Amino acid sequence: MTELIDPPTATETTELKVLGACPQDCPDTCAMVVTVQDGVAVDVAGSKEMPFTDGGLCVKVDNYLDRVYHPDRLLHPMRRSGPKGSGEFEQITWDEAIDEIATRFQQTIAEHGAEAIMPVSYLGTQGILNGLNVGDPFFNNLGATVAERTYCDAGSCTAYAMTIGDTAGVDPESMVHSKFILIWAANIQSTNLHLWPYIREAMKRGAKVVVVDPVRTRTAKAATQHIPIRPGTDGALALAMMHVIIAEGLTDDEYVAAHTVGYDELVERVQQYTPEWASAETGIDVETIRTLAREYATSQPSVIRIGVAVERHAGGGQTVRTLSCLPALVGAWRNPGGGILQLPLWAFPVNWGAMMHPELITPGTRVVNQFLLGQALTGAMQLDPPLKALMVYNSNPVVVCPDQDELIEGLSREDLFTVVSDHFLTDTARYADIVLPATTQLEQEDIMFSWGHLFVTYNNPSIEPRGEAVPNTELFRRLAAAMGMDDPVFRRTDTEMIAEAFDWTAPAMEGITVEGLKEKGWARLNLPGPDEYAPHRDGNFRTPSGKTEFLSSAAAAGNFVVPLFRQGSNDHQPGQEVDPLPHYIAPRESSAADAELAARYPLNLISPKAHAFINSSYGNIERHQKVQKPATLIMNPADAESRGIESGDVVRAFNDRGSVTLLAKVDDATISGVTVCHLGHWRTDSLGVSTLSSLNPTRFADLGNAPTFSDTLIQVERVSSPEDPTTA
Ligand SMILES: Nc1nc2c(c(=O)[nH]1)N[C@H]1C(S)=C(S)[C@@H](COP(=O)(O)OP(=O)(O)OC[C@H]3O[C@@H](n4cnc5c(=O)[nH]c(N)nc54)[C@H](O)[C@@H]3O)O[C@H]1N2
Ligand SMILES: Nc1nc2c(c(=O)[nH]1)N[C@H]1C(S)=C(S)[C@@H](COP(=O)(O)OP(=O)(O)OC[C@H]3O[C@@H](n4cnc5c(=O)[nH]c(N)nc54)[C@H](O)[C@@H]3O)O[C@H]1N2
Ligand SMILES: [Mo]
Repeated sequence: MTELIDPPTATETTELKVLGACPQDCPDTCAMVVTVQDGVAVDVAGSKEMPFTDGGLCVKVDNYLDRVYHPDRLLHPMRRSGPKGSGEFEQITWDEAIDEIATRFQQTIAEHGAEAIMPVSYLGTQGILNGLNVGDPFFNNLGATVAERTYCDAGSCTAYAMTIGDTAGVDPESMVHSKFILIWAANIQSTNLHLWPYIREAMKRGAKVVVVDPVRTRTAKAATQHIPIRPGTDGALALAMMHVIIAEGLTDDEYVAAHTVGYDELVERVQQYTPEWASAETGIDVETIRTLAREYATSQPSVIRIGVAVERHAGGGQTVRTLSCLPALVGAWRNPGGGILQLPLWAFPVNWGAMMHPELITPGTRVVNQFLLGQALTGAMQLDPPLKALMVYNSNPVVVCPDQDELIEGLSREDLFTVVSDHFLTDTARYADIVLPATTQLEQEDIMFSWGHLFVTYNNPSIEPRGEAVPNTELFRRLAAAMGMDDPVFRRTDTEMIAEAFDWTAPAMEGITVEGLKEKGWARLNLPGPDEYAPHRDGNFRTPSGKTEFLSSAAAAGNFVVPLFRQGSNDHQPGQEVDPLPHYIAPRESSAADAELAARYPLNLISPKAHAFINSSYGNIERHQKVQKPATLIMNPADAESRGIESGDVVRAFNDRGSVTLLAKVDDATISGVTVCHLGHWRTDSLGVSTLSSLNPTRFADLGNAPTFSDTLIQVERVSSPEDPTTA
């Protein structure tokens, strides 16, 4: 393996500091300062000026140069020269690559129709230009199958929108004023590191911090109290909190009367959700539930920070609905630092329409959810026409998509033409026919919103593209030109796209200009400061009624996916009626719902985020692998002992969908009945062939077509121990 490029020494060089922005799919969206010497980046650091970044980067991006200059970086287009999956490729020119893609797409359209082509993308970069939507205008115009992308927070967004509308909610910086911080299914110290100083400051000022999580995470350890809970039963706890708050008269009656809809119906509904009932569901004792409800209601301002795992089970949507109702019930919205923090991205007037161009979709074009890609490719899902061509960018579906085995089977199809653009030859790229090299954030220009704070950040490019890598924007310009799309939309320069990226005339953008951003790197949205910002002090929820809708009016029209995840506008899904009042839906893979399944597969598997990776990104980089350690299954001692498993043993985790070989770690950080395997390891770096996603189901949660990663049952058996190599 070649070494990283040696940085030149300071004496012989010119040094430049370039203001950038972290591209990763993370709430923190840090402002970065890149030091460049003679055209080579030698340091990436967090901006000291940008308040949220506050001079520090995380363990992932502090080492971004390992990524940029990694010897395995894809630097040239390549064509497959061996069997699919083998990783054998030969270098070709960009002209050859673009020509071959355009020809194959045209042939596919002629033989099967454009719907036989499907794009697959997600958030490898979160830049407004190069991120999620960069290929949308091209594929929409082509008439390709529309990809529904509900990996993350889609169910949460539907539920939140149904309840309080698309509001920013609590400003994370306001959390220094919170008196009670309820962190629900989020591992802040790994996944939202830069929020922690605000929480620490609140604690210093006397706030209580409670973490609801099946695992005693580093965040749970740092909190005042950890409440372990059975995965997927969060709705029961939240509904029981409502029950106690109402029964004990802890509601803010004035606020409820003025700013909510459906209180009487809610009161009747939550009668049944007693703490005793919730205790049996969640595994939390009755007194803990009562105390949580009382303290949450009476320590104002109180805030709930929901993590993405809240949505990841059969009843995830209703759980988020319930949690979004709670702040109004107790009047938490009255003060800065009170309410709920979901995705403050709603505050950013991003001009999504100009990025996606959904009007280019021919009405009636079929939609396929990306979770179902495996089924769509193998034919298990009947599609007419079948999928014949795929283009993947900003995503590594083999690692992040459920039911990995079926996806691999589909990607292995000889008659499928697959194109992948990435920085590395990922587990997905190994199945490509054509691989294209993409630039990293240092090599491209972009502008960023955030889903974890209220600052716009700007990424000035700091170095020339390595090899022949191109930004995603340029890739789609080249493809569109080759396919004869000459409308100006397909020829927009990056500068022109930046001019369209925001509604610059929106009040939130007042005083913010592209020039200013380029020079300073970041700007806070034009909103009241964190010491004053109480967006729903006087109601003004972004629902049809302008109130918190305990009784949801949007529910009447049925389940829907918000336009961010499915281009178009809140398409309601026919036949999927939604009960307009919050209610409990038990996990699908549980003894209550499926005793036969639970008898064969008695352990729950959850797959939270890895500390040192971002999803599967960095899973191939040595320094990050060292911090993260090999793919490990964490088991409670009770579950391990009964299976004769000790720490360091090689184990097989399996269910009807797949089988994964992992290292065992016996640790009472997780509750009995719950196993934990962090997301992000690559198949090429596994003890066996597959990764944990082969165990995950493709079924959706109740709202917004969210995944059900936390609603997964498995069995585990010991394969060998390190001292027992004969059976390895
Ligand atoms: N280091 C790092 N940071 C990241 C990422 C990464 O991969 N690595 N990914 C980024 C992305 S894309 C996202 S969406 C965010 C997500 O950030 P988080 O919302 O923090 O997401 P997770 O780590 O998936 O889950 C958080 C916690 O939920 C717990 N959990 C799992 N199932 C349940 C359940 O049913 N109920 C309850 N109460 N808890 C449960 C897990 O044990 C875990 O501690 O992080 C972002 N930041
Ligand atoms: N079991 C389980 N599954 C999960 C989750 C979980 O917690 N558990 N989390 C889910 C969540 S929350 C999310 S957000 C998704 C994440 O799913 P993805 O967004 O697919 O995340 P990554 O695996 O990091 O893949 C991103 C890929 O994009 C590439 N990339 C980065 N920048 C660029 C660029 O500028 N151009 C191009 N062309 N490529 C680029 C990276 O190298 C990487 O290979 O996974 C979901 N899947
Ligand atoms: Mo995510």
